[in-house]
Amino acid sequence: MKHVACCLTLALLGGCVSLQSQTPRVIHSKGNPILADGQYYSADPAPLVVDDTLYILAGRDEAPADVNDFVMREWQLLSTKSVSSHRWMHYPAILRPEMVFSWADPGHAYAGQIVTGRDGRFYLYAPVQQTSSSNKDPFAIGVAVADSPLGPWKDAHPSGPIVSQSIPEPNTIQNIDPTVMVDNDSRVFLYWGTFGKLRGMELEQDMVTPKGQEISVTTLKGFFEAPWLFRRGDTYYMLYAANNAGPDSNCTRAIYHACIAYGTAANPLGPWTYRGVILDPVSSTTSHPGAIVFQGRWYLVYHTADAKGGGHFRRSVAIDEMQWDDSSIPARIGKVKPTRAPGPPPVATRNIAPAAAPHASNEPIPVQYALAALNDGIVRKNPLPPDMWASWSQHNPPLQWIEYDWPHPVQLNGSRIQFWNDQPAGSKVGVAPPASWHLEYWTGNQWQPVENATAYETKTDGVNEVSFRTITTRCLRSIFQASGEGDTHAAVAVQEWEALTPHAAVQQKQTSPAQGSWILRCDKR
Ligand code: FUB
Repeated sequence: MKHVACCLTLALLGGCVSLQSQTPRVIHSKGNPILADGQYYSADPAPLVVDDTLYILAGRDEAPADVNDFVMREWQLLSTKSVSSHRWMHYPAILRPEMVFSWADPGHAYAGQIVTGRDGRFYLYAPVQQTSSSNKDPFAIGVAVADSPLGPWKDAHPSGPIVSQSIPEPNTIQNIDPTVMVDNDSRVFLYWGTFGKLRGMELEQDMVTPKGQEISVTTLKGFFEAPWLFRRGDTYYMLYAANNAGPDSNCTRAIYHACIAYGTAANPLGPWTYRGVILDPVSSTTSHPGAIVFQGRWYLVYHTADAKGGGHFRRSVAIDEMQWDDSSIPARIGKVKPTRAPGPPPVATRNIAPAAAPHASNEPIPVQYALAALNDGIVRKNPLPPDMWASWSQHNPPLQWIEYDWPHPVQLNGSRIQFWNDQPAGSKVGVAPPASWHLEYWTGNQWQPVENATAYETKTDGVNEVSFRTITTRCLRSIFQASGEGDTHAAVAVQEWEALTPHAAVQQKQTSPAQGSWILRCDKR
């Protein structure tokens, strides 16, 4: 504590700032995510290799489970001398914005990157918020410098940020997500941006002074945020989070989610050519890449919501190998196969929904929602739109349905459904519990209500379970009468829908192709 106080004082005087917590924890990870127990969440990974060590800078997500917002007060570091050893050192709190940048507010320790400068020192490019800013958006990029990736850090540009809405060129974007590359000839390049805006510029060799004009990149398909610039051979690569969404998108079906895509260029300031997708959407809505070669292997680091208690704002860093296709010019990056630490053995369940292909009356569903959410087994206290199927549109019809199709006939005698709402029962607008609902199954030539059904409840704060006389079918429908009247109806939203067999067993999840599009619909022959 004394040490922290001393460093804080020094920071205020323009001095150095060292680690808040000098003692690293040793992590014996079982695989992805690296920090899996939910004690520390870690987001926005940025890798750096120094001699025989791989470092990963990460932000720390501290949002409570029911808060849908980034609560990020500090950066942390992971390091290893061998990725396959799964042994990591964890430095839980290396820096807070206000400890090094006297002009910055506490909080908002968003995606940063540490690079080795020409002088062999380490430069941290950090998006933070300016304390006194007349800019509409206070995000700005500061630069800190240290002799070791572990610090102590001091402001490399004490007069303030090097990028904001007012410097070096006025802009109206949110100035976050910096990525920096020191090229083989020692030239330095900085890119940054989010919400579809990507800008870049060269920096002087002092690592902080702009050199030449800023550029805006508009050729990288679906660019949303999180650029990562690097060079391999004579080619420059830009990885980024993309969110060009739609039922036929090669990136993402739901716009809140992102894939990791990439482009290439022959020069560090472009022009950039889009080359494809290297990572499908992960379990968190945001996705954030970093790529590096370490001990002869290329790695992609990214984050997911896969740790214990994880979520969209409680993310955790993962690492997987990246493969190159050198038969193409420029060399292409293969699709990364995300790996997970082995989970507990599957338990017996009556729910066979995961083996079905989901469908809905409003396909193609609006890009903010996800059909796959219906049977993904995930129910969140504070779901975002892609955590559910919903029927919301400008003119919601009075009747909606969702459907499961199995490849082979299955026996069913129950169902459980979890509705979501942002309007009370009876509402004519927004998303409300349905006025009523019921289940129908395909008999072989028609849809028919299930028989002897128990009450169809419509609560939104828990599970609505229905039992019925056992049926054998390949297709089951939930049919919703939306709340409202006349021509005006609210939408219906479902977070999870289970289809129950009479006896529990360990179930096989249907895997390919995506969402079981190969499974025949019962009434569409
Ligand atoms: O962590 C906050 C923001 O989420 C980052 O700046 C984005 O890249 C996204 O990962």
